[in-house]
Amino acid sequence: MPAAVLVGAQWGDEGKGKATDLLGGDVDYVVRYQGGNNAGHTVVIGDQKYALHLLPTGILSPEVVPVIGNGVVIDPGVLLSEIDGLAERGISAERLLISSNAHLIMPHHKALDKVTERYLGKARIGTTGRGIGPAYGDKIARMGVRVQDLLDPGILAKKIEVALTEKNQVLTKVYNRRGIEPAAVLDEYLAYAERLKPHIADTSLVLSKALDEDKFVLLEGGQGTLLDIDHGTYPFVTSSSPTSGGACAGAGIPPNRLTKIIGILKAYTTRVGSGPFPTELTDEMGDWLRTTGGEYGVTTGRNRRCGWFDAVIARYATRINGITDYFLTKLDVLSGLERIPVCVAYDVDGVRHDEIPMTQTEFHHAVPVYEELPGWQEDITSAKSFDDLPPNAQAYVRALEEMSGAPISAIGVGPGRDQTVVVR
Ligand code: 2SA
Ligand code: GDP
Ligand code: MG
Repeated sequence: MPAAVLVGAQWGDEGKGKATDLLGGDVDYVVRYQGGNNAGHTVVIGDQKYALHLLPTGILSPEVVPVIGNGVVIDPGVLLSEIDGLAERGISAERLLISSNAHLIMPHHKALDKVTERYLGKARIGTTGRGIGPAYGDKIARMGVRVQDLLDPGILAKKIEVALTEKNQVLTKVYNRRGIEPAAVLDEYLAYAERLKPHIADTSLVLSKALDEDKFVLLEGGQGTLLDIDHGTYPFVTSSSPTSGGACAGAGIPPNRLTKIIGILKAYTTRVGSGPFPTELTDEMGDWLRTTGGEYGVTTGRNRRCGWFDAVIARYATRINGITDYFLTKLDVLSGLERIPVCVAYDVDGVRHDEIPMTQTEFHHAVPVYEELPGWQEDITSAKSFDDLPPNAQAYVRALEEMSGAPISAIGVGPGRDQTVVVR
């Protein structure tokens, strides 16, 4: 049976949470494979709204096993409060599995994330301040603390001691901050260990067996393609690989298991944090998109930067991820516009680029080349089929499909679970 990946095609917040939730009915396992509680997925079920940061969206479907894969960085305090928050609303996390190889976000990671951003000043990344970058940094430097270390208090104590010997030097000597007391961290993490123990598993093995037994595994990406550490707008990226290539490494399943790669594509573009964004609208039109689309960060509440659809980016996402199907979200937000500009190429210092320029400097200079498509005035939030959409909305979808280079199989016409038009 197949494993499918669901990736954000732009800078995140495309509506991945809703898309994963929609597929939930057919899926046996939903796996987070990268990122941490920097992600924010909103799922609306009936009159209930759920904001998930670390837990896989599958937690909301009782028949699904939610899995936090080895590629994720986990803040155990945040994970437990998310579990408790859901329990209060009657949703059990008993089935949750956590990879023993996933890395832990430690208090010094959060302290360093905040202080380095402050020191960068104008050059700051605009991180979520959750300790994501420093935690992945330590993972790559081979001095990370992993979930399995929670199972051995002696090893946990030693790892915390070693990490803080170095990090306290950095915090106190370089950044003039207070050091962190290893004994207090050990106590805190041993308490987390007690509660997390029943969930810790060899998730790669669990998923391989599940696939052998014909189960359907959905790999749920956080953030988006342009925030990928390798393929995004570096350095204005997150420190992991949200793209489909990262899904296998972060879940521990081989690439030849993947049969579907679903890209989530918003009908316009948003970005949170710093970095280039060619179609950004800094005028009232941008404010209109933000207000109409409710474009505020789920994790930090920050205003999202908003702009028109960028086909250059969509084509790039199709290529980098090998998208087999797109889910186009938030088409309803564009209702009421006379004309809708779509960026088809960039002008970089007088030269036309149909692909993302090779260097970041050129990308910073990219000026969108727009084509205007006719808008529609009708409210489409109750559309049930493609034929229910006004002709101009249909034409907009077809144009985006053509420009993106992959079929649009579903369209979001509202935040609700049932506000989806299946095209094919
Ligand atoms: P980090 O914290 O190290 O991952 O930040 C690095 C960059 O990655 C961006 N980033 C995001 N962009 C959009 N949405 C994200 N998640 C939240 C949400 C955002 C929020 O889903 O609403 O609530 O602010 C997310 N996570 C990371 C970040 O803005 C930096 O540019
Ligand atoms: P994610 O990070 O990709 O999961 O997306 P977020 O949850 O951060 O942001 C997407 C927002 O759009 C959420 O508030 C969703 O409820 C909402 N949403 C998803 N699909 C649609 C849609 O088709 N139309 C509208 N109006 N809202 C949607
Ligand atoms: Mg989000």
